[in-house]
Amino acid sequence: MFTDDVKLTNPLHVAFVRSQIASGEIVELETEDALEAEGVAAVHTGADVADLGSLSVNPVLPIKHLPPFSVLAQATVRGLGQPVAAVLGETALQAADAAELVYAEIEPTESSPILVAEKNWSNAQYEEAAAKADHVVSCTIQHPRLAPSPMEPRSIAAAYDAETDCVTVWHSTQTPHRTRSELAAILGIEAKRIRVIAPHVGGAFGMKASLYPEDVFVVWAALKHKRDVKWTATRSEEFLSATHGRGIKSEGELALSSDGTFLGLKAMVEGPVGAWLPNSGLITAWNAARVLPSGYAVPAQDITTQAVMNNLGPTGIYRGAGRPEANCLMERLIDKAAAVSGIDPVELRRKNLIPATALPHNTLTGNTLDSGDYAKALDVLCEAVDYPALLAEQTRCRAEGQLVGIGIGFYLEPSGNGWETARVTLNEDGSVVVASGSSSQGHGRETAFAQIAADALNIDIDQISVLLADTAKTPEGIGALASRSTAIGGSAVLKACEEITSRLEASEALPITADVRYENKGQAWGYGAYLAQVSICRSTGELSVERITCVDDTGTIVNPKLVEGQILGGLAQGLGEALMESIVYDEDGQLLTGSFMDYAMPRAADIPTIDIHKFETPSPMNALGAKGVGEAGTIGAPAAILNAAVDALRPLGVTDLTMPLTSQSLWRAIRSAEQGKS
Ligand code: SMO
Repeated sequence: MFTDDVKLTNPLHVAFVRSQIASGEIVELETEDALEAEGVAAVHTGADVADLGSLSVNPVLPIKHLPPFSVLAQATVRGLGQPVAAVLGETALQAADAAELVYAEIEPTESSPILVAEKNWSNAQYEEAAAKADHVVSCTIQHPRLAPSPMEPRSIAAAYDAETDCVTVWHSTQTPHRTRSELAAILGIEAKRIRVIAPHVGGAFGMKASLYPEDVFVVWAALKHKRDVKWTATRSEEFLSATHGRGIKSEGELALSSDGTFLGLKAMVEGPVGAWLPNSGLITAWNAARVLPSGYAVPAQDITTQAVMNNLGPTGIYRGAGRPEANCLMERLIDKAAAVSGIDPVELRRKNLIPATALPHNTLTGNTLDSGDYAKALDVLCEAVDYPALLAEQTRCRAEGQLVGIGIGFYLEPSGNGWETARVTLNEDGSVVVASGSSSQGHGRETAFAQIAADALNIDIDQISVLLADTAKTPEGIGALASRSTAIGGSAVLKACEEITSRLEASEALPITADVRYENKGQAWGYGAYLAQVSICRSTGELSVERITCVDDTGTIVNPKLVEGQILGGLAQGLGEALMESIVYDEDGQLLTGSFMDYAMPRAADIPTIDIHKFETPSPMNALGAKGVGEAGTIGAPAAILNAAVDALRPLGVTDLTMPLTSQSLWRAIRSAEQGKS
């Protein structure tokens, strides 16, 4: 049951009137015709919601200028698609029809980018390192903007209870407890008047980790009109106004000596943010910088990141959330370094990866890389693909004039930090209920938690039921994001079960409930190495990914099938970024990719042969020893595919390519390389 399936009592449906101008002043907003239309109960504008509060933003970067959070635009419009009015209708169609009758005159204004947040990490030795280096390579990567595209678009349904003056809110979210606390803060009401339930969530990918202005409006309207209210975004509204991922531009310079030793890294990251910031709106720009220099030892570093506000669609975390960007920059720089130094790309990586004996390792950017054997990931990978044979085959194909490439992407995946809760109850009949503040976005959380409890209590899994994502039935929690659910939520479940066991041993009478709030010791850093084999058609530019081989150290594995599912799903989304996905605006800021007719998503036939290899180094940072894996594929795959594509065109003299690697862009790269030669 998705949120849109929830049956409300005689609900009002919301249709938003959205700005068709990216930056402007509202000079006239005419709502009378809409108000008189059939089935319309109310039309609201910015003035009605002017007194509401703001969404909180996680200040992982020092904030210089926080864009205002408006449920409906006030006098100023700051982003294309920003809601300027909302129509409440007896049916969704009546609301949509009436929304067309709202006349909004918005005077376009000039706007320039605004620096929202900035941070630099530097040990002030980079210039010196570069001066004495034998090679300095540089690279600029502009990541495409991506539409996260969950199966169910954003959807929210609020049931108003007249007796208690409370609301029950079904919300397609990965953070139901956060929905409740943020709603309470923004609406200025007590949290106990709000119950939030996340039914089946058809994918979230970070896009549903925050409340949206539209969500707040729906709940505000339910309380205001004392009626049930519902809204489900159309797919076009998602392209326009749900948060986009990536869009990061990263520039880097890597200095190395002739024997391949890395000496210094300089990086400049710029992350776009929209007219308002979701809770995790600064995470992407932060991660894209602080995950540098990945798992490599680099003595001198100078790393800067900036979040810059523009008037395009809002951006937020999207599966990987800065991790793909950091790793992609590093892996491209290393391949360029391999090309200029003549050192094999695997060898160059192995030489510079932080050795297992040096872990845990504190980075300049404030991370503690906890555990594992990074070079082992490369060893397992080379063994799995028979790397020497692969190189020999490539040489043979190249001699025949084929454009074939091999690309490697080593990656790090930090999983979340902090606390999560579990409440485990052992009933008299021996059945067990596991409730947690962690939740599911459709990724099998219930199964993993039941397995953890079955193992810890040594009982049959059929005796266990798992309760998630209902603020009335589960302890306060964070939710499912940042690859944290198994590592932290799972550890909370384990700890609660251990408490049950010890209280049983102390012969406590049944039933027993253990409430645990578990806090990890720090982030668990998953890692791995991916290898992509591609071929490119010289006459059409069409790229075929022949095979991707994955090696992941995910820490303790609870369920191998779920882990493989995460790797496959992430890989499909990573391949989407590498090959086809891109949100496109024209020069006036109008969205050209407003539907799946214009925005390409990978389908089953686009997915190559995938070999998955994994090993387990338990993380010392949490009770389970688990690491994140939910984002692995989105991090490893783009770097490996991009490196493979450049490698395929290397004989033509191509040294850089931009994602997505569409046949058109590759055809142009091949043509200009060939023309340059002739
Ligand atoms: S991008 Mo994730 O749901 O933190």
